[in-house]
Amino acid sequence: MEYVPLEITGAERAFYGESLILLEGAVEEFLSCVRMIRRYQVSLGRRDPVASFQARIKSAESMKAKLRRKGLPVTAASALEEVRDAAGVRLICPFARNIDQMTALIRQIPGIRILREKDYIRSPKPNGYRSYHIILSLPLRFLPRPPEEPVWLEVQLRTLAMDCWASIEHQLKYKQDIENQALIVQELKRCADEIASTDLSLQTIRELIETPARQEEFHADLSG
Ligand code: 0O2
Repeated sequence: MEYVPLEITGAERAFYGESLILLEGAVEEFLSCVRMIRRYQVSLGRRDPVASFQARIKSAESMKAKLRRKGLPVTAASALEEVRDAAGVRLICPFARNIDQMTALIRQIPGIRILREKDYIRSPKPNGYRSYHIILSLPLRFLPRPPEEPVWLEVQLRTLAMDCWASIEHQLKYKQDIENQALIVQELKRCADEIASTDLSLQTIRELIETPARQEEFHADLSG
């Protein structure tokens, strides 16, 4: 798994101050667990449940805007304690079932504390957004942070197809001057639903390849 250094500029250093190292620590601890989870699965002869990942510290600009939107004090303390997605990791999985598999393995990480889980896959957002979100904290082994003051991290788990949709929708969101917004929103929702159905078909194909017995069931289903 490739190491991706976190992108941090002077603006993030100025805004997060001494908390920055805690956010970096939270990301690194989690990524190190994910690395071992993936290697262990592969060592058992299973497929790697993760295709790729991204990690980021939320930009100072984006965090300040979010704090203002929520009517919270625009401070690092408020970002860490109230917003809880200053540190973020996105895991992109080949198939939807890898998301359930990874979620179950993440819940078993020693010392993990899970604050909240949001299943936007089984309950997509009205615009079609699908992803599984977990807000969690891990013990920071080499940093001075008491356990009663957890450093929260937001983990997003998506399939490759869900990630493709979310990236394009995210770009379009910032284009406010588009004519015919309603049509665009409707078309994006249609694409999200088609992508979800394609995800399901791809997973079925994977299962047909892995388990020949499933092929008989599949033919039986098709012939009614
Ligand atoms: P960025 O730039 O990605 O960091 P909450 O008050 O916690 O309930 P919040 O924080 O909006 O509300 O939580 P939620 O719904 O779990 O969403 C958090 C993140 O999920 C967002 O972060 C996005 O990354 C992603 N997300 C949620 N909804 C959508 C969506 O409709 N489209 C896309 N493309 N991404 C979405 P930020 O802070 O908005 O932005």
